[in-house]
Amino acid sequence: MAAITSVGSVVLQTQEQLFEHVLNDALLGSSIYVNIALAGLSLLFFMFLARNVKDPRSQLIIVAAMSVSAVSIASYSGLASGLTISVIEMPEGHAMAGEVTELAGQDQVVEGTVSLWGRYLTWAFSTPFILLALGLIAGSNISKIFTAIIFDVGIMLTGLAAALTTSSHLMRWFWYAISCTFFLVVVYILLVEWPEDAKAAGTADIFNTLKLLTVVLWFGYTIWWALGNEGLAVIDSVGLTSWGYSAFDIVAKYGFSFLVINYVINNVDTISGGAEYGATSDAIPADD
Ligand code: RET
Repeated sequence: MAAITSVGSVVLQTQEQLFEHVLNDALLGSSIYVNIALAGLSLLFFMFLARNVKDPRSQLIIVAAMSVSAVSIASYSGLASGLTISVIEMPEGHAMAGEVTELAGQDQVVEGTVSLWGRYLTWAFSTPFILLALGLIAGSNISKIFTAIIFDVGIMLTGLAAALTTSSHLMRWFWYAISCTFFLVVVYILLVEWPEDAKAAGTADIFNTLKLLTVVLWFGYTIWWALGNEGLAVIDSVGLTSWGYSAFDIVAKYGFSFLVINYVINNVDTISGGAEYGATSDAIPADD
């Protein structure tokens, strides 16, 4: 019994220490708190912007775009609370192997480096909404939307695996390679499949802008992981690595969603599937 109690208290204490660490490290803390505030403000702004939209298909795209900010609040709250952060010891061969971390505002040095793994976990919930909005704007069929989303979730979960693997340096990069392979499938749909669909749907202009923004930024995340403290550690500061993702997030989430919502509210006729959209049948029930 005593052993269980003591294990429990160690886990709790660590989470509290990480919460304090984020609170007392200005660079790391700001990279997290700023995004909670921005996500909240974006949501309120988007709600206001879209208040008069009645068309169900337009509403669906708007809700998808707003969901990105909603997930973001949860994601950054996980990081801020210390719930989805860990100090992990990198395997031999990794640039941060043997690293120690001084916990900010506490007289304590711990073995390992800080991993904000909650980001990768919650991207699995936020990025599908980005792809859903893009696919709907392009007028894609459900098979391509489904494929893009499944591979996207795969990118994030294998990215999470890459970040949390401590057994072997090579295995970290193996996960990274799997994640990149999944990413290529999504890039193919974005660059080859959906532009064709968007042309037919009459949404090529906005789709191409959103596509470019998405592909460039998503490559940015991928390269940043490789350069940051969890990859090659060219950027070895946890705070700076985190700010990189936070800056990408500001454009890829709130900027992207604004462009989507602003387009939809001004082009409901192009987007609309008509009043019957989503109805399973317009037939009159048989009289039997
Ligand atoms: C990781 C590392 C493993 C390899 C690849 C990655 C790609 C991540 C991407 C993230 C996009 C995030 C967005 C978040 C906004 O909510 C996981 C960094 C390919 C593309 C758009």
